[in-house]
Amino acid sequence: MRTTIGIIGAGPAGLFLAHLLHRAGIASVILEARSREAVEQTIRAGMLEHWVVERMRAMGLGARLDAEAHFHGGITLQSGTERAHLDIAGLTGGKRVTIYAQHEVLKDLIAARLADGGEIRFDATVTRIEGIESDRPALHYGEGGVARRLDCDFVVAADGFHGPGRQAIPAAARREYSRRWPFGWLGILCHAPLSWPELIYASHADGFALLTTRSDSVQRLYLQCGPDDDVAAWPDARIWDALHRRLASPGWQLAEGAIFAKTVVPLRSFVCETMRHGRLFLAGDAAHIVPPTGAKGLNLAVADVVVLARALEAFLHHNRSDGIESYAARALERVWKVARFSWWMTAMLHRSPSEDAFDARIRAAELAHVMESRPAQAALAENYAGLPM
Ligand code: RFL
Ligand code: PHB
Repeated sequence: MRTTIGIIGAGPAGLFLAHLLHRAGIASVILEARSREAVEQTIRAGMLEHWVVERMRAMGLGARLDAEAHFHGGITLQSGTERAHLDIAGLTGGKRVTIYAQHEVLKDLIAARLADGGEIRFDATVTRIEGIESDRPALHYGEGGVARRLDCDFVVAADGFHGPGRQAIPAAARREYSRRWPFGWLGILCHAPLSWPELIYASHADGFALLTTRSDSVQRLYLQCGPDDDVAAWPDARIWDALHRRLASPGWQLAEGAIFAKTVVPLRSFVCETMRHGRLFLAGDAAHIVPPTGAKGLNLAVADVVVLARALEAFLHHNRSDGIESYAARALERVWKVARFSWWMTAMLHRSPSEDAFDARIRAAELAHVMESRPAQAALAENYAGLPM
């Protein structure tokens, strides 16, 4: 098989890229290791930045989102039992917080891509990336037990943190920066009504908690746990007890409901410099991971491929290589700003096991400042709603 752009991974990065390329008249094929069902059912992100939503609409992908997403004017910050509303829309000239689950975005992107005649090969695992320093790279993949090969002009590894893309760049040509946070998030989905009209980010002496939503009858909640905790250590009663304590506020009651999904994710910050080697480009989680506190991972993945699609279009249609040569530098500028914001939100809202009394007071003072000061809120809002694209 042969195509112009060989894409590894049908996550947000790979699928958005295929759509952007298609609109520019550039052919691509996506190779995805998992089945379509698995991709469409994996529970991950929920918050979309304003410009991502606008772009989905402009690409004709906004119909179901507009019908089903929750749009919030702001978020709530909580310190102990005290709450403050942060007016994101008012502080950013009208940018709203959109809650629409990642797997719903993926369902929309996959359906539209297939309707356009696009090629996504599910259950196709890339095992080897060849010739990235030549102008004839190839992807070797296995499909139904058969070894196959996709020849292409460029390879985009949108294959997530554990995919083979990043490792295909020689170690001497990349530099990696990483931090493993000393805690994780336990995430649940439950059948319960909305408890509060917007997201609550809560800092409590026991640890962080986040209340978010999926629909009027399904709620998503997260709580800080150990980085290696087993979900078995978190029976439902322990989860509700922790959530009630951490989200407690006078005159307010968290609505409980049957829990039907439970996962633990360790928190990590990671950036790979570079994001290009020869004819291989990295995009999304393949190149960087941010802790979910800032709700940025998916949004950053989309930002990468917007820059990349433009660069590939300039090269393939106008014979200009400056875009592909500066892709890594341009993408990394935003990556580091988003890594910084996610680090800051995470450090402010979580209790580290090594935190002493002084650290705890400083952290509480920082959160109090944000909850009281409009300029401090404006800085948070600018980043949370999404830096300009
Ligand atoms: P993905 O989504 O991991 O997709 C990579 C795809 O590549 C496939 N793959 C391969 N295919 C073929 N051959 C191989 N050898 C392959 N190896 C891997 C995989 O099967 C997979 O389908 O990466 P991408 O596209 O870069 O997208 C990144 C986002 O998924 C991620 O950053 C977000 O989910 C992060 N995130 C959040 N981001 C936000 O913007 N807003 C949020 O509110 C938000 N909340 C979250 C989150 C992530 C979370 N978890 C579970 C880590 C909340 C949580 C709890
Ligand atoms: C979610 O809805 O899953 C979500 C929202 C905000 C975050 C992280 C996750 O910061």
